[in-house]
Amino acid sequence: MSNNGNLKLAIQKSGRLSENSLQLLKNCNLDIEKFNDRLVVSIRNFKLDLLFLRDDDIPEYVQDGVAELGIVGQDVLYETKADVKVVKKLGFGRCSLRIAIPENDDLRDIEDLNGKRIATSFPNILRDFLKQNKIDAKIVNISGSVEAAPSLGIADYICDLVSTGNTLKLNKLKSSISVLESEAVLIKNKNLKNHSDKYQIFLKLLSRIESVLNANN
Ligand code: PRT
Ligand code: ZN
Repeated sequence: MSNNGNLKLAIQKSGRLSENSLQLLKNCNLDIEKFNDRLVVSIRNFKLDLLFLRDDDIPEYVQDGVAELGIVGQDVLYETKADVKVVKKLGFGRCSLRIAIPENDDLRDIEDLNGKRIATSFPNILRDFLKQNKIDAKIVNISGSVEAAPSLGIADYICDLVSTGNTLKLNKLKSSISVLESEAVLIKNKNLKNHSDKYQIFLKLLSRIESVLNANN
C-alpha cells in the first residue's frame, strides 16, 4: 500500500453500510475518485485514503493500524472484541441484535432461556450476554441464514440482527429480548499519536463529520 502520509479510513466495500458511509464522506466535501473494484482509493482534496473491506475485517485492521480509522456496526465491533477507540456514533445502520423465538412459543422472562439451544453468528456477544444474566444455554454457532435454524431443528431460538422484522416473520419467528442496540460507529486506532500529522488530519475530518451530523439533526 502506498505510504503517502495520508490518513487511512476503512469502510465496508459492499453491503448495508457502504452507501451511507460514502454519503457521509461526500457530505464532508470529500472528492472521492472513481473506485470500481479497487481496494484503496485516494481523496482528491484531503489527505485521506479509503480502504474498501469486508465489514468483519475492519475492527482488526484498525486495531492493528493498517487503517487509522474505520466505520463499522457496533455488532461487528463487539463481536470481534477488537481493541479500538469508539470516536462517534454515526446515526445510520441502526438495527437490534435480538433473541427471536418461534411464533407459537412464549418467553415470559429471560430465565426461560435456560437449557435452550440458541443459533447465532454472534457467539461472543451472546456468550457475554448469557453470562451477565446467569443463563445456561447452548450457543449454536452458524455463519449465515440463522433464521432457518429453528425450522431445521438445529436450535430452539436464534439471536440475530433485526431491522424491519420481515425476515423473522417470513420464517415464522417473532422478536423477543434485545441483546444489543447497534448503529454504525467511527472507530480509531489507539496508538495514533496526539501530535502527529495524521492526528491533525483526523481532527479535521472529525470536525467535518460532526458538522454533517449536527446539520442532520
Ligand atoms: O460482505 P460483508 O461481510 O462486508 O457484509 P455482511 O453481509 O456481513 O454485512 P451487511 O452488509 O449485511 O451488514 C452490515 C451491518 O449493517 C451490520 O453489521 C449491522 O450493523 C447493519 N445492519 C443494519 C444490518 C441490518 N440492519 C440487517 N437488517 N445487518 C444485517 N441485517 C440482516 C439481518 O442479519 C437479517 O438477516 O437483515 C435481516 C433482517 O432484516 P429485516 O429488515 O428483515 O428485519
Ligand atoms: Zn460481514
